[in-house]
Amino acid sequence: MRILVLGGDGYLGWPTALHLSQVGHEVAVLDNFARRGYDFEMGVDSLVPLETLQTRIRVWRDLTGRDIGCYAGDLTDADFTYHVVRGFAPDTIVHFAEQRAAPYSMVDRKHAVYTQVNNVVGTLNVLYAIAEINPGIHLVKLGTMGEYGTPNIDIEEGWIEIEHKGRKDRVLYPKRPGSYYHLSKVHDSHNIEFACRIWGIRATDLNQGVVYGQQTPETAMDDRLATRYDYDAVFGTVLNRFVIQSVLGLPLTIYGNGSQTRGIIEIRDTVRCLQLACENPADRGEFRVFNQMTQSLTITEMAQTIARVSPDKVTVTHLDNPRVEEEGHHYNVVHSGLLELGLQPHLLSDTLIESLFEITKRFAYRVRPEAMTPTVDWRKSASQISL
Ligand code: NAD
Ligand code: USQ
Repeated sequence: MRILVLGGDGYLGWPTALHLSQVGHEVAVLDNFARRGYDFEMGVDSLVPLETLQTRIRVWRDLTGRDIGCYAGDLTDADFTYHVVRGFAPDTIVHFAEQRAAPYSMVDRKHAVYTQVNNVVGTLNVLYAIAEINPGIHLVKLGTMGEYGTPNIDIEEGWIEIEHKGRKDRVLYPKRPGSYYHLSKVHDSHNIEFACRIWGIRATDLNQGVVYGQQTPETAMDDRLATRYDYDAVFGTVLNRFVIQSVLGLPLTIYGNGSQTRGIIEIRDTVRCLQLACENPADRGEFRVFNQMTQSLTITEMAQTIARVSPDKVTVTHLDNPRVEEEGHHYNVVHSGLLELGLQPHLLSDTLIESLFEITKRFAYRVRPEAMTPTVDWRKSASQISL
């Protein structure tokens, strides 16, 4: 297949592009490098040093003989988006290219507006490009488990059968997200479902849980192929942050009482899920949804796992939760679609965490510990990210 990976310079987009190339697909990546720009804005950097996208692509070609195409530009620029879709003529578009940090979207009005414009407009441009250039293209779009929030009923895969006053229907599962970022994903999902209905295009929405891990077999082939590993309180995700905090001898920062539950997935499973979704496309007109997570844990259980495997003594601190989110809630998620396609999950085991410890120790000297402290407060309409 010819697969265009939008956001191919990012934490997940880059390893996915490598994996799809490794298994024999013709791959091109597109990115506007906004993510590298957020680091400059906040004065932080990936814990693991990153090569430029062009160097990464050259190293991959030198090592494997496989070419990856490269487009530098912004999806909110419709002319650019159309130009790339016409030029590369993909069978499948994998769309990672959004502002993805909930805290970043909650800094202030400017960051909320930026997040929603970037994400919603970029996706709309992709939908129109597909409809006008080739409605047969399969869109594989990254959504998030956080679209659902934490309802007091089981979470289905995107759709739910309801019976109301004696009548039945199959409707999109109700959404109650917890940040302006997560809301942008809900808006995307609605826009994509509508595009499938009116134009008969095909789409898969992957509602992914929190990702952890830093290496895939392909990125591990050479240091220059490494993907990012964020530790700061804005872009660092919880398990990666806990590993880094434990290596630095800092207390693990549990927000609130730690009884909130999240769906999680390891980075090697992410790239495999993307391969499965691409190679088993949705039907024309179908808006297909998979819950892309492999297990659920409370934040306290995540901290306990780290404490159990860490060679050093681990302490925790309970911070006043800077977010508005439920604790001690019901959480039971259906996630059978990707398993039925053949996913064999890596669960959060001691071995996985131990491999993260090694990488973290190697680059611990690069950490700015003050960037670990959360500074974005959901209850305030204007917070600080100048760290
Ligand atoms: P990332 O920020 O590392 O990567 C996103 C990439 O998209 C960046 O390289 C960025 O420069 C690029 N980008 C953003 N806006 C763009 C635009 N308008 N035009 C072109 N490029 C643009 O994020 P990630 O962690 O790799 O996440 C990728 C996707 O997966 C996101 O959509 C995110 O919402 C979703 N997701 C991530 C996680 C996670 O834990 N990391 C979990 C669930 C879902
Ligand atoms: N948390 C802590 N301590 C920390 C960091 C986070 O207790 O130091 C808690 C948060 O309060 C939250 C949970 O951990 O309850 C997850 O937070 P996170 O920052 O790891 O993840 P989140 O903000 O939900 O966002 C991440 C990605 C986002 C993706 C989402 C998947 O950044 O792109 O959409 O995970 S999900 O959570 O399923 O929506």
